[in-house]
Amino acid sequence: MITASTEIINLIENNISSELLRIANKIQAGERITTKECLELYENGELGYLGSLANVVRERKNGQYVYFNRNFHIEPTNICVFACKFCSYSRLYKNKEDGWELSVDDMLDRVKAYDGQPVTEVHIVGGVHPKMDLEFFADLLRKIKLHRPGLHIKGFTAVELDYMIRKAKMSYKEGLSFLQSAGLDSLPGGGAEIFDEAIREKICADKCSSAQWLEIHETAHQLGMASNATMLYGHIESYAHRVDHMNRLRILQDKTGGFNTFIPLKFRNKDNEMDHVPEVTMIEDLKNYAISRIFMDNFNHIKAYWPMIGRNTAQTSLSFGVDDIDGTIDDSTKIYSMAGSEEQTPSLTTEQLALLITDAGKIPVERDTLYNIIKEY
Ligand code: V47
Ligand code: SF4
Repeated sequence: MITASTEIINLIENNISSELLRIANKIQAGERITTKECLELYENGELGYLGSLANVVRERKNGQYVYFNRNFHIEPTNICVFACKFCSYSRLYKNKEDGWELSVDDMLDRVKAYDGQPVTEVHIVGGVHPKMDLEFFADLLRKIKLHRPGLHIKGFTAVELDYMIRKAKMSYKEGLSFLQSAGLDSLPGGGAEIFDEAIREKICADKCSSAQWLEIHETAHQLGMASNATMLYGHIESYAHRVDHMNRLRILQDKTGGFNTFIPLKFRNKDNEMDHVPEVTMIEDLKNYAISRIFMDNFNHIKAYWPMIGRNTAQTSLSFGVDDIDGTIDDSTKIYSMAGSEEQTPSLTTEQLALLITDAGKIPVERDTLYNIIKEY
């Protein structure tokens, strides 16, 4: 009998180089691909070939499931001491009048606005404000947990954590334990950008280093907190830099197993110091999702973050290895609309998310932050 996967191999056999065929056979057999092979996929793999192989891997891991959650964001401030060149959001040096700073009570009011609604996660992320310190955020975490103990708090990028923990003169372990006991449940994946030190120097020289980013996530995992990982792609990095970035994450994941999801973030070029760098095409986005699904074999989930990439590309990505599209959002984040995303007021109901997924021939599953299933649609 001819299985679907033999058909795939037969189809691609006729059209591709012996090297790409060899890599396809490896992926088909469930073997890990090397960094060199990953680079070959970026340089010579065409979209159909990559999509078929990414699908093999996604089906092995997640069947036809596509996950989403009911979440909202709190962005405490867009004032930031750092000056990342790709950032359209930070307001310390320019357009100060558009800056905002929320108090703990303001943020608690945002949480209270969801009383009686079945949200499961609040994602707290923002600029690095010199006055918002570890104590300020611990107070916020405690008050949220007191008000709504069951709400999962996914908070603070490694960049924010590095700054507030160093300022408190604590080790990463001490600072993270302190926040964990105040109510922090897990870490989002932001601030990773591109780990290559030379590129990092060019696009975000002054914030935490790649080694520090990785150390903070490793420490969180050791303390029993899960986290996500991102990669900002499609700017001045090369394919080799993307492979290096994913490889550093794959190595850490082998060690700790603490990452939930890998989230490629497409560089958007509106209103930032890199606005002369053109954005990559949708074909490049889909290739990148597919290759990350194939290479990151120890990550259970690959997320297309729809407020950044737009709902149409997010839907298409479900045929290119993606099995998660984040959540309802409820128009509570500004980072991506300010950077030029087509989603200017990002908000989708669970019904809209489910429809988007069923239209792509997949099964919608509402999850909590840790991928426990809440409802299969
Ligand atoms: O680290 C900033 C990115 C990130 C731009 O963990 C930009 O579930 C593109 O990490 N173009 C923060 N990207 C957001 C983040 C995130 C988002 C959604 C879900 C999760 C999760 C994490 O936003 C930053 C940076 O890489 N970013 N500016 C821009 N112009
Ligand atoms: Fe600050 Fe984050 Fe913007 Fe960098 S990306 S300037 S750390 S808000």
